[in-house]
Amino acid sequence: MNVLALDIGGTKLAAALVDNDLRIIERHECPTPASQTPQALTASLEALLSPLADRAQRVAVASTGIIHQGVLTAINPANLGGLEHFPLQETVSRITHLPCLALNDAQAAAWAEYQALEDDITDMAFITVSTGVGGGIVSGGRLMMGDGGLAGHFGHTLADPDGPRCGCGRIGCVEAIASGRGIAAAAQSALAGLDAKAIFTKAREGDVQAQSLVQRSARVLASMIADVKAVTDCQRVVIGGSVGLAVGYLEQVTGYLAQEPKAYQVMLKAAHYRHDAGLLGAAMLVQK
Ligand code: ADP
Ligand code: BMX
Ligand code: ZN
Repeated sequence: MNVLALDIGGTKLAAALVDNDLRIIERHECPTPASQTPQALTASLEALLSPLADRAQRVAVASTGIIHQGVLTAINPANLGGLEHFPLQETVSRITHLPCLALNDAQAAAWAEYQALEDDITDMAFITVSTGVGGGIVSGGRLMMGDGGLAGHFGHTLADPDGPRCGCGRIGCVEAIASGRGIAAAAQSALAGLDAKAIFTKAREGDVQAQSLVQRSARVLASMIADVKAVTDCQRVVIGGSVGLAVGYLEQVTGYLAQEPKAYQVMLKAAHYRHDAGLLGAAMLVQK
């Protein structure tokens, strides 16, 4: 059975045809529409999914936001605004004429990455550092989604009580500082207006402000990972997302985590499926 897998992020949309052996046969990507109205998202989904739908039997969606009973609600509307109660599953089924399963992007990625770990690991967490900071938990070999779909939203735990207000309404969330958006928002003077990707490039070129923005993200993420370890006692934390996978970032997080007390330390690993963890996790869940 071919699965049409879709990943909806705050920055990009990706769709892929995935075969029975979890091979990606064809993959397309486009930017997340800037206007973020239900109409704009539906139009982008139509353009992305329609050319692939007749070669698939099911659709699997990994999407940013809380996905509860097939409906998408942004916890941080700054990442995907205008989409309160977007009927995701229904919209995708209407476009493709196929049955559809939808879940949170980081939860889906956690499931894929769990399958790629050694057999004796039963408890792990996945963290994406991307437009936002998302998370997924596998506990006792089971993916936790939570009664309302909120499980694993680590990005909205506290990093700094005096920090910036997060789009979710709280003050000082990890996401408001460590995410791609958070890094870009803190940039000043010569770096103001640059996105996280450009700031990482500047950091590699030796720009001191860019280096300190990247370090701040890595430090906050390491502290959050110590909290995740304290809460879940997981044996592995897997890091994904374009910021999380950026060259040198994981090494910095590892360095900061090593400064935490031993009990809060945990082995970190870059996502095995790299940028496709969400797509493949959703596909695995429908092929199960
Ligand atoms: P999404 O959030 O849509 O899933 P990504 O995982 O690509 O998408 O994350 C997007 C964020 O990652 C943006 O803030 C972007 O600036 C940043 N980014 C993209 N590529 C890189 C890179 N090579 N290095 C550092 N940051 C990156
Ligand atoms: C936000 C939240 C999470 C998501 C995470 C990573 C929204 C729209 N999304 O914390 O549900 O998992 O961002 O999302 O509220 P990404 O777009 O960075 O992949
Ligand atoms: Zn928040």
